[in-house]
Amino acid sequence: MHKSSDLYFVSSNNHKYQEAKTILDSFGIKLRFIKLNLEEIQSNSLKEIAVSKARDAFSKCKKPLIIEDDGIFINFLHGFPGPYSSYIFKTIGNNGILNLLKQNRKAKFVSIITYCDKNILQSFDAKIDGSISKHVKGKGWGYDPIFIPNNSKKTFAELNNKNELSHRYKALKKFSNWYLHK
Ligand code: ITT
Repeated sequence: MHKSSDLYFVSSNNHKYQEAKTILDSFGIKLRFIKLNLEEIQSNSLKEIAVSKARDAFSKCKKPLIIEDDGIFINFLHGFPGPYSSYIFKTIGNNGILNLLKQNRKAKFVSIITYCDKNILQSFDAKIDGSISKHVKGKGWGYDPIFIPNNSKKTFAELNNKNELSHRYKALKKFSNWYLHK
């Protein structure tokens, strides 16, 4: 049974919405989309960025909503690009990252989901550990063709069950448990 009140996902990124919609659907939550560029403050904390994005989204949309802020953190690069993942993907891209890496290829993907309505502001975080592939593998969006989750030989782009194990899935699962009982 779907929860009856509408919930919106506010983002400029269609891919994130499509995945979030599929995942939340499996938990019985219907998700609508408002495509918007949100203000992103400069901060080293994904959570701070997420909270400020959620406030900005609510001030513009005035509806119960979630936003998501993600980052890929690469050990060899001391956690870079982290909060700068969107900018780095648009500038040096996956090949640029592959060229920077030597032996240590460990990395993690982090997702923060922040819910905001008139009275509530609540964040849920999750991560998935993995590594960066030696080559671009598979056709996917963003860093999917270079991120290999632990216990897999395939990149996110090559897996057919990304939405059952990703950083996004884990953060949305925490969110759903809270949202369906609030
Ligand atoms: P918003 O409008 O929602 O902020 P965005 O694309 O700027 O969209 P983020 O700052 O949260 O989103 O994400 C940082 C970047 O990390 C994003 O642009 C992608 O390049 C990448 N990314 C995030 N989640 C990903 C995933 O599941 N697979 C591949 N790349 C991902």
